[in-house]
Amino acid sequence: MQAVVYDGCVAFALRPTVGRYFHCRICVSSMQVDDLTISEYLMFKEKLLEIDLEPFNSHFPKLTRPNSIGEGVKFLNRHLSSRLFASNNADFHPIFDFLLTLSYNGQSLMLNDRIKNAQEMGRALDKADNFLNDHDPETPIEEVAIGLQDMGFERGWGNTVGRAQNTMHLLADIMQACDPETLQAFLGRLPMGFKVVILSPHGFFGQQNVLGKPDTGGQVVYILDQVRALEREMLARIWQQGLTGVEPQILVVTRLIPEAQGTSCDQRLEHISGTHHAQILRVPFRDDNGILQHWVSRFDVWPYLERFAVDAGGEIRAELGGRPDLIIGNYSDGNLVASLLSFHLNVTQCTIAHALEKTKYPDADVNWKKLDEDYHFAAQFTADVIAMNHSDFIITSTFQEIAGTQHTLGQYEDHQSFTMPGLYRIVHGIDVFDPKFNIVSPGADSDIYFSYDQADKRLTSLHPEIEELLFGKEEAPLAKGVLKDPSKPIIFSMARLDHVKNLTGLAEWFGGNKRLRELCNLVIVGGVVDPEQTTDREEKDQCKKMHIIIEEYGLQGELRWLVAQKNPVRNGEIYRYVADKRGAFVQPALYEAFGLTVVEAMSCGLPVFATICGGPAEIVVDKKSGFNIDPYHGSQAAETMADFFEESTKNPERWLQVSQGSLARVQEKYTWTLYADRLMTLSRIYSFWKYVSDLERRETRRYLQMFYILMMRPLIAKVEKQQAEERARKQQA
Ligand code: UDP
Ligand code: LCN
Repeated sequence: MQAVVYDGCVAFALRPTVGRYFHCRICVSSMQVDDLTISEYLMFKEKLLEIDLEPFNSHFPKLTRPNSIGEGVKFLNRHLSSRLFASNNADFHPIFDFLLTLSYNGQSLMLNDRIKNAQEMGRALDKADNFLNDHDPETPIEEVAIGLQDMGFERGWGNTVGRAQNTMHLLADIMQACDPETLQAFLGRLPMGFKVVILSPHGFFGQQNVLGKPDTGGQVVYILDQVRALEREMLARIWQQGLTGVEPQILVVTRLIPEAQGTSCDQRLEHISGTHHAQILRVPFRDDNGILQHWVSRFDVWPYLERFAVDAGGEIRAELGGRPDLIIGNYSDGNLVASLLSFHLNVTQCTIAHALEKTKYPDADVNWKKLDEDYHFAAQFTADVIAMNHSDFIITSTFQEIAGTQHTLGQYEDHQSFTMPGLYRIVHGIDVFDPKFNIVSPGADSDIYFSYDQADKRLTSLHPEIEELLFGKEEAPLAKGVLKDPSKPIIFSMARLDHVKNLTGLAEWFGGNKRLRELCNLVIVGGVVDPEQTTDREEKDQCKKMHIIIEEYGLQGELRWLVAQKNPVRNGEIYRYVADKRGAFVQPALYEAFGLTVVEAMSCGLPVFATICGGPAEIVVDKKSGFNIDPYHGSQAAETMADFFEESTKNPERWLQVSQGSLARVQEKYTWTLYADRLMTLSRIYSFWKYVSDLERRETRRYLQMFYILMMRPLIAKVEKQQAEERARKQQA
């Protein structure tokens, strides 16, 4: 619930359940209660520019039940199938037209010009069916390809007679009476989406030596794992489609950073290991002074993005030999660039937020002026609203990312309506009932993060260096604190050292709980130990704070703090080493959008204690596959940990139970194989949807374009001005 007091009245925004709002006003003098529209409610907060996307979407189909939020594709299939059903038997049929568009380097993949319209296609399908009936279903497609071509069918129907015939049956069924399952099965088989662009502009994006830097965490891990899984899925589909000479191409597009700090971020092209057809393409940030040489925080990238989109667009076309079939944006900057590119190239756009900052920083909208100098949230939130509305589909890692829980707001839901006083108010920013939302959860690389009890796969040769790392005497600048009693189980945590990750909070909870300190050691991996070694303001602050906490609580001997560990393979073995010693992983964040470390630790069989604020609350089933902890009640969290370790000491079965619960949970829900299959199917369905509904979406896009020009550009100019003033101040000093 939110309340605003104004002019002798109190206005309430009540949220009886997920995604549902009710607004009212009570006049204090008369005690009269009036219902309010959302717009009237927001008028209480300020009287400013109002952005409303609702009128553009009012004729679009919407989900109606909160529990179907995040299953947009199911709903869309139902809607599309009834729409196709209505257009049945006509000469025009959207599927026929769509199939004509499917090609690879100018070569048609489904139909050729022997078939002129949908009715002819229907007759040709019958003819082809009779023809294929005379062949064994296992017959390779090459043996019948010429016969099929004479009837108007090209090579993309399947790799064997049986599969091609089956695909044709699906189409014939759709043309007769379209049902959602058949439509999904048919669209899922179509040969398309061979050229994929994945945008992640802010650095550092690389394959080595980058993890744990201020802005380089899960997004990089996610994208690299995603690329490998997608390539496997694309190759499997191309093979099943019976296509020869067709190769997938995946480009991860990021910024080139000349001052690369020992990483490969100054190289234009880098092959992605574990793939055959995927590369990182780096394009520099430019401004009127030329190429930007150094890393800048993700909060400061806004002035560079429009030019980056233009430059990257040219380089992408050159690398791919044409335009991509699908553009996937990541995080606010990537999603804005994806919107600009997909608008210009008319390509299907997928949005992945990873984390929407508005939810991470409570009341960041109303307090935007206070925060703007450091974070430029006005530009970021504006970019987010533009991208989420421009995108054809949005994938999220959890349900809560869209619509929260009974008691917490979802990240997208948080953009339904909000206000930045003095700037503008959003009346309908995004609708969580929009069918563009789909939950597609990531996993953890199973070659790296596997259970501690898989003895044959264990990297025992790394144990001496891991023991040195955990129990050695090395201190600053690489570590702080030497553990007095290495025999105790370890509470382990690893994250970027920023305010929201709350590693300093964990140190405080541990410091304040005598029982826990007696039972365990605390090992924290994060950031830098010497504050002079970072230029990031939050990392510097947190680093200094950690030193103070260690001193205040006298944690030397019980806590070991290690700088960011950038080798994922060794990190995997560290999780398992901690599991060998019957330890646990803690994710103490004040807000965690998803939380890959939670999935990594669970995949290694570690019991986890993870924040209830955000995605981990959904990943972890409390007391079965780990424990939910409230970062705003740290002493209670520390008690929960102490109870668990005490119980496990008395009854080792308890630890095993939770560890097995962890493993089972990730195997069931969080794997990259499931992810890739689903993303490839979604990209086909939403591309088809874009094709049949593009005219209707055009109005929204025009409105967004106006919003970009009238609001986003001035905000970017403001950031630019502030950065120029800062530079001038530094030069003077
Ligand atoms: N990570 C790492 N070394 C570090 C800190 C983090 O390798 O010192 C990795 C971690 O294993 C995980 C990712 O960075 O794969 C962090 O992802 P998560 O989703 O937990 O958080 P994010 O940083 O994306 O907010
Ligand atoms: C960004 C975050 O903040 C994390 O919560 C996610 O796990 C990560 O991206 C990958 O999506």
